[in-house]
Amino acid sequence: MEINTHNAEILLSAANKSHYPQDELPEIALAGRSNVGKSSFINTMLNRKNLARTSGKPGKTQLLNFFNIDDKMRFVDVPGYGYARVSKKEREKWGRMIEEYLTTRENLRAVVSLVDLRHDPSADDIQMYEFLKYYEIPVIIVGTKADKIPRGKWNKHESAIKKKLNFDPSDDFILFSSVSKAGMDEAWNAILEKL
Ligand SMILES: Nc1nc2c(ncn2[C@@H]2O[C@H](COP(=O)(O)OP(=O)(O)OP(=O)(O)O)[C@@H](O)[C@H]2O)c(=O)[nH]1
Ligand SMILES: [Mg+2]
Repeated sequence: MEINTHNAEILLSAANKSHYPQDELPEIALAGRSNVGKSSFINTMLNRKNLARTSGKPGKTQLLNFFNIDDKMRFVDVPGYGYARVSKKEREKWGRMIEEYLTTRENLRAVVSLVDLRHDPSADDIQMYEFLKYYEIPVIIVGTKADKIPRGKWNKHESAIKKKLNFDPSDDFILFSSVSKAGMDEAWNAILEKL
């Protein structure tokens, strides 16, 4: 598929099903803990500075944000998990919103699940991966912030993460940096394959 990635715009934000776009365009959702770099990933992939709003402050993204890419596909920026400063009630609301999208959305082709390459995956990261595997949702694991680790140590970090996740070797694992743009072509190839 030929996609002009420069032709991208925010389409809408949704809290539930009734607000999702109503067409058949394939969607790729971004999941991961707050601050891992989901919105930055979208910006990097689309060569834009701040199309998806990023912040040093966790919890920036609060609704499902749908980005139209050349009227051919969409990215769906999902609010991050594991943000400590939210109430139990808000966490439950978050859980329902994400679960509804991930388990019922027919447009969904794959989830790009981001983990911080520097650290072992959190309990939430592991739970997210297990959830996606359980529902048989295709997943692309992206290890972010690779620029913060010397290249010689990338393999070691990748192996540690795979082990903790009980990683299925038939899934994609991509080392990525929104700063250096490492992994961008690989990520696009993996995504286009899922559409
Ligand atoms: N060095 C480095 N910093 C990054 C990278 N990706 C994101 N960041 C920084 O990490 C912070 C959080 O990035 P966001 O893209 O806003 O994270 P998010 O996952 O969308 O966060 P929420 O919306 O809160 O869930 C920002 O300060 C980014 O500049 C990366 O690849 N390398
Ligand atoms: Mg965000």
